[in-house]
Amino acid sequence: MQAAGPGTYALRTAQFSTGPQGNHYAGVVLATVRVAGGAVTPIALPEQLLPVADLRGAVTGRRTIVFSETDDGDTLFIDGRTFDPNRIDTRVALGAIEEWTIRNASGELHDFHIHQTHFQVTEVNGVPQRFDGYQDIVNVPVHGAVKVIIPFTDPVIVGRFVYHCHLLSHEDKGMMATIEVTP
Ligand SMILES: [Cu+2]
Repeated sequence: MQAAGPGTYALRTAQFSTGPQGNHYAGVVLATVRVAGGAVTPIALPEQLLPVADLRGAVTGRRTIVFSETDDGDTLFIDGRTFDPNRIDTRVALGAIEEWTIRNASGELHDFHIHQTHFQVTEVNGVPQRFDGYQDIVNVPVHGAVKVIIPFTDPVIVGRFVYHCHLLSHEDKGMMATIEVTP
């Protein structure tokens, strides 16, 4: 990135549509940044990132998760159910490395986020994805699907936690589920 000289800059969001059943956002100015003073020396970036394992050859099980919603968009589901913190929706044994297919059966964008562990995204709408590391959130396209490989291998994750769409109004309207990792 080229260094910005002194002056006033607008930080803008892009305009964005989350799909025919979703929301349409105009671009807005989020902030105005005033740059003043002399140049500083940039921090050196590392030459190489830490190595991470490609999990594609290590899958021990598979499952499919479906995101859906009512026509009015007021109730949202994972596998046909709204969130209930007292229910365990998915059980996994520690050590499993699972490939999850997350399907979006609705006409608006959702994303998949899981607590406690990261995952490797391997496919988006059937298109293989380049492996360049792990992430903890991924967009699930309208009427589309993504495949991720989730390592449930770190003993510190034993216990109950959640996975959900990370659009806050969606998780509030039910699009969240529980998972228990057992020793
Ligand atoms: Cu959502």
